[in-house]
This record gives sequence, structure tokens and C-alpha cells, in this order.
Amino acid sequence: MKNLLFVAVLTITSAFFISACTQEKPEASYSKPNIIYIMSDDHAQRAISAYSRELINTPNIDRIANEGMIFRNSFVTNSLCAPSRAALLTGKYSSQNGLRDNRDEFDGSQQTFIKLLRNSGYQTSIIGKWHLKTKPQGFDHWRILINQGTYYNPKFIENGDTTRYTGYTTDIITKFAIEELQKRDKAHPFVMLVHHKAPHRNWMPEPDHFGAFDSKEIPLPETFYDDYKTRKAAAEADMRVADMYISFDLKLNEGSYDKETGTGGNANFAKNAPGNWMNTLNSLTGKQRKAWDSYYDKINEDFKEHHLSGKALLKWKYERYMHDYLSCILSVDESVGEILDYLDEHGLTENTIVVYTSDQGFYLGEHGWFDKRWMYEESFRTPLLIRYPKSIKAGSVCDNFVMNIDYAPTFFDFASLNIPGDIQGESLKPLLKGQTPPSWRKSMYYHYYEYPHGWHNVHKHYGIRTDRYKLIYFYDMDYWELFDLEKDVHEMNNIYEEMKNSPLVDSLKKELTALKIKYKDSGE
Ligand code: SGN
Ligand code: CA
Repeated sequence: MKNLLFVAVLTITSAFFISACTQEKPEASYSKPNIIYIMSDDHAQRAISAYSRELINTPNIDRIANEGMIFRNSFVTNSLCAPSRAALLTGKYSSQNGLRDNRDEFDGSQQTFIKLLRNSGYQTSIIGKWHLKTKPQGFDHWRILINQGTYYNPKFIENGDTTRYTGYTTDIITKFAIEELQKRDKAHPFVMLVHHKAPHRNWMPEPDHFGAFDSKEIPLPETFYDDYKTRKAAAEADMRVADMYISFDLKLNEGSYDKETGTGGNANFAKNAPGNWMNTLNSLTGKQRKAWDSYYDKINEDFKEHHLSGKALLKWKYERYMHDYLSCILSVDESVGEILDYLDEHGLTENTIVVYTSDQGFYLGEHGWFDKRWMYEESFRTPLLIRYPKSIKAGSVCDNFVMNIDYAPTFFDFASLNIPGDIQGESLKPLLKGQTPPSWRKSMYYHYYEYPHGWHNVHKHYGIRTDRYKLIYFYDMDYWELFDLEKDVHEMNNIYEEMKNSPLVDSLKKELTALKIKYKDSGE
């Protein structure tokens, strides 16, 4: 009996010590919530299992939804990288924060939520992709990739100094994020931005995930063979999976393809190696290169053997694209898991707002495309999942229209700071608590600018979306599109011509004008 009691005491005591080591006491010395904002690059909603089960399983990202809220109608203001980042920091449309396309430099002297949170006592940091050209301002600690960054062995600029690290970039960003959490001053709240490079083009997965989707049949989206009839601007775009770079995007080596394989007259190795692709590949360590070759050599051999052409070749290209794209996401999902585990183990879960989003959506073959930019649904939408156990009921779903300019005011609201009058977004706090203010937005304004310079040949456009209709104006073409999203979910049928004199178009145009005035956008 005595022995039994001793064993019982020992078990209870060791259980206590184990949990004391892995589960720190909640940090109660401050009342404001911590914020971890995780943003990946080009992550389509459809490639998160909390949104759709058809492509991939992302258990860790899904945890944020299961323990918090998923936003099923989350959108961006301008579907491109740098503009989205500027909208996040400022809570304002491009016309107001001055960053309209990827060529622009961010004016870092302007008001950002980071600066205001820092002034109120927050520790502020950013790790990963920045892409805003000018030096980050308002961050106590910043460790950023140069421009787009690379998938392997990336260079980081750390508060001014450049260092190169060996390894896979998603993992390195995660490691740096955890290190930053470890270094935190426990007497004050923190806000940390974790910005992944993945899954941005040219989709280089980490060796652990090579081939993870190879046995998965990925059906072509319904609109893959879109002929762009009724949509003049879409027909001009240059972002078809069919035209992907055979080496850079699809990872074929010189010698694995020729003009006769039907890969197009563009099958020139030099042309197929844009930017730093060859540099990145040549930078792989012996071990990384061995793993790389042992996976991709096989793909090259199979390709040589099969002499694909026509639709079979197109399907091969699509699956090749998707296999690499989805594999890159597996690493991002693991990263989210590591961060959530850290919060659990250190008693930070209750008092930390965790956001998962992307800088915009992405085409996974819809309309025959990759890339983003359009006000069409796949790129206008972005994933958004938020967990904050203190305020959000686990497993909640929000269907209201939310936008990336709403994040900054939401953070102000949770940090009990006044929302500055020039902020153009709305705080999501009531929605997160399950309440919809009666005045919540019923329509959304969008404006994309990167034309004619830049990539993919997408004309400038602005427009309005209501729950049923979308009206888009390609203003340098003086060309309108109207979609009835209830009857035409895939936006294949532009009905503007037949409807242009209708009361519907009249009222949508009025509302569009009102939104331009509200957001101080001249429409240029
Ligand atoms: C790169 C890509 C483009 C992509 C832009 C913008 N080309 O230039 O395909 O549209 O980035 O992406 S690549 O050859 O470098 O991959 S964004 O997410 O940064 O806006
Ligand atoms: Ca992007």
C-alpha cells in the first residue's frame, strides 16, 4: 500500500513537472492580446482543406478554423503582392497608401498599424517576404527576404545586414519566428508578421515532400478550356498553364524536350530560365541537389519516354504544376503547426490572435490560368482564418464580405486603440464575436493597376461586387463586364452588352461611383 502510494505520488509529481516544462503558466502580466499574422504568397482558398477537400489536406491551417473562425467571403483590394502588403500595413486602398503595383516603393514614413501598436507598447517584428522595396519601419526586429526571395538557401536582410542561410526557406522562416518568440519580453505583448515566400512561382518543394501528390489524379477545373468568348481582356492575358516555362515552371531539363514534343516553339532553354532560377538550382548543396535530382530526373525520363502532345501534354503540364504547388503548401502547413504548438507549450494560446491568410488568391487552372491580378473570384478571394479563444467561438463561420484593409483596424480594436479616421477598412471584431453590425458592407470595391508593364498582360480595371453581381470596368480599353454570379458562378458569360441600358447596370454604376468617392479613388 505504502509502495502504491509512493508510485501514485511519484506519477502525479512527475506529471506536474512534465506539464510545467511543456506548458508554461499563461502570461498574465499584460492584458492586450499578442498577434501572430501568418501570410503566405499566392495561396488559393481551394488549396486549404478547411475550404475545400478536393486537393490537399492542411490539418494545421485547418486547426485555426476549427478552434476559431473561417471567413468564406474574404477578398483583397488589389490582387498583387506588394499592393496587398501595403493594404495590410495601412488599412487603406492603393490609391491612398500610394502603392499601386509591384514596381512602386512603399512610403514607409506613413502611418501603419505596426507603428501605432509599437507606440502603445507592443514588440513588433516581421520575418520573411517583404517586397516593399524601402526599409521596414516601425519594427523592433526585421529579418526579410530580398525581393521575392528564393526557395532554398535564402539571403535575409536582418535589421540592415545581409546573411545567407542553408536550408529550405519555409523552414528557416519558421525557425526564425520561433526564435523571435523565444526572445520576447514577457512583460509586453507582441505582434509578429510571418510572411512565407511559398507557394509563389516557381514552386520548388522541399525534399521531404517531393512526390507527395504524384499518385493523386487532379481533375482539370471545369473552366480549364475557357475560350474567353465575351471577355476581351481575359483573351489578351498571358498566364495560361499551356504556356508555362518548360524548365522554370515544370522542371524539365535541357535535352528532355524538343520542339517535336509539342511543348511549343518556346522550348529554348535560356528563355525558360527567367530570373534567378538557375542560380537557385546551382546554389543547392550536394545533399539538396542529390535529393532534387533523384526526384526530378525520373520525371524527365518519363517525359522523354512518353512523347506527349495535345490534350495529354496539357494535362501533364497542369498536374506537374499542381504537384509542385501543393507540395510547397505542405511545408507551410507544417510551419503553422510548429507555431501553434509553440503557443500551446508556452501558455500563449489563450491570449494570442493567430491569423492565417495569403496576399491574394491564385488560379489553379481555372480559365486555363495560373497567377492572379483579376477581379474574378479565384484571385479576388483570399483565405482568412482567425483564432483567438478569448473572443471567438471554436468552429465559427463568417459569410460577410471582409477585405484585407480590415486587418489593421481589427488589430487596433483588439489592442484597445482608437481606429484612426483615415483608415478605410472596418474592424472585424464584431464579426469575430458572431455579430453583424447592420451597417456592414454589402458591396466591395476593387482596383488593379499593373499594366502595360509587369507580367501577364492584365489590363487595369476597377469594379464592384455585390452578393449577386459583379461589374468590372477595364478603363484603358473602355470595356465593361457584368456577371450574374448566381447563374454564372465561373464568370464565363459577360452579360454587359445585353444589360447595359438596364436599371440593374444603372444602379451598379451609381454604387460604384459612390464607392470610388468613399475610398477617394479617382479611377486612374
Ligand atoms: C514574379 C512572377 C510572376 C508574378 C509576379 C508577381 N514571375 O515576377 O509570375 O506574377 O512575380 O507576383 S517569376 O518568373 O519571377 O516567378 S507577386 O505575388 O509578387 O505579386
Ligand atoms: Ca502573391
